Amino acid sequence: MRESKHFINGEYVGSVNTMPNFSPVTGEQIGVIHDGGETEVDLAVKAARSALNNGWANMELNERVALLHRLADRINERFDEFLEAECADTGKPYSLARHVDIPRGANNFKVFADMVRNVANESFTMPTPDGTGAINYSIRKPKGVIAAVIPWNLPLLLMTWKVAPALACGNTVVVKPSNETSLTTCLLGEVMNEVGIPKGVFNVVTGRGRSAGDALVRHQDVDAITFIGSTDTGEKLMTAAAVGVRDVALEMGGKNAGVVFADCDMDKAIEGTLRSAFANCGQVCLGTERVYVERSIFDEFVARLKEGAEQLKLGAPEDDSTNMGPLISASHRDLVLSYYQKAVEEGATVVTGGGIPDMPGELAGGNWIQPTIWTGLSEDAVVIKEEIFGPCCHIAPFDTEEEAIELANNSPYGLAAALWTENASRAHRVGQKLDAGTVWINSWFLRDLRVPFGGMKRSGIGREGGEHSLEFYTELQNICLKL
Ligand code: 6OD
Repeated sequence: MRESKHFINGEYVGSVNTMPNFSPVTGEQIGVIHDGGETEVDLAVKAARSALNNGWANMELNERVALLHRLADRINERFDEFLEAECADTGKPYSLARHVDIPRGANNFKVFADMVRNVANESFTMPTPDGTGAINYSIRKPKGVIAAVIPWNLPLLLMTWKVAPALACGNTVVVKPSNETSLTTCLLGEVMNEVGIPKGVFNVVTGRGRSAGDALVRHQDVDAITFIGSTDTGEKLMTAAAVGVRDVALEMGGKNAGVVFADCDMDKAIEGTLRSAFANCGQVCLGTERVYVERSIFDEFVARLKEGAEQLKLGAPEDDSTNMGPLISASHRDLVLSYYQKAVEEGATVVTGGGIPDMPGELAGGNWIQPTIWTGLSEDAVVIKEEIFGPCCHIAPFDTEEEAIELANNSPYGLAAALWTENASRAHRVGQKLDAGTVWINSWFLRDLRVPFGGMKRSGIGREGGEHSLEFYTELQNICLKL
């Protein structure tokens, strides 16, 4: 049995309350998670505050940068352990985690460590009435103790996407991983100790959102809260953050559109849409759940996407021929299945999928679900409006560029969009009109960590990535010196 314990002030500690951790692949219990609450959160926040005051915030920058590089190197040295733990928790294929989750999890530390070393401060000279003049310059100070509330879909990748810039800027952190996926976050504690990150800089409180998560975001010695998850939870968290006027960075839901023009490279559009709809079993906030296709290629596109979806191989994570794993939990599968049923009730044509696949042997107990494609729904259908977070998409035809833009923007969310066209003018013209924080043209989930990343509308608040992360993880102070 794997045990996920809190990591507080450099030590693993347990709670009285625990909860089971089930394998998404087989449904069997694989571990126990300690369910923290106010007591554990208070200890963790105190440890983080003390580490902040006792050196981390003021550590010589090159020393901090070197430690974060060493941390990334050590994650890579223990790559197979992180890989195994991440796939045990999530059920995702090793082939995916090996190329995306774990390398990116390590690389986040290098990128943000290098970024803080290279960033310049602004400076302005000004005249004064007596003619001597004055000089202003700004410095960046760490914001303090950061709470990071992390989801279960890309656990290590998303946790380090928040923790790396926070630490690089001199903050200390308390992380609340999802109770579905604590393993790699807890393992990172060991690595922190191994490379000599001072105790209390990185703390973890495991457990449920309503116990550990709630206590963490309400704790008044937390200076700022960074969050990735559903819009509903984000709204509640923002309310909690208002008490004490704490800053929030919120990365939330999406109902992202793919727009496919007749002048696209069809092979690339099919391959890209298969990934954007079905990668990670559709559990990516950036994934495509609404696909709009120019009418002249609609039938061909639907036929080819169906063929691709039906070729996806569902199977055990360690099998290198597996393309798709299960959903994270039985309750999430129930939710996704309720949308599958709703789609039929709303009049969808089920092009492929729509149910639970037959899985052999011990896999039969897992949270497996068929990749699913629908056509024929009206734009006000629930299945078109709400984020499902499963391996499914609806495909609808359009006739003009204007109509495609209107359809794509007709959503309360604005996280990402994928545009497929070989016409460069159209690509820029349409891309710039889409209400989405990120527009990928002829690609999907292609990430340069220096660029602004975040959502419009109900998809989020704030931008992170590169120097944009500094806006959240530091306070700017202006020093004005009269000469
Ligand atoms: O790539 C990233 O940095 C990022 N924040 C991805 C978010 C994915 C959400 O499921």
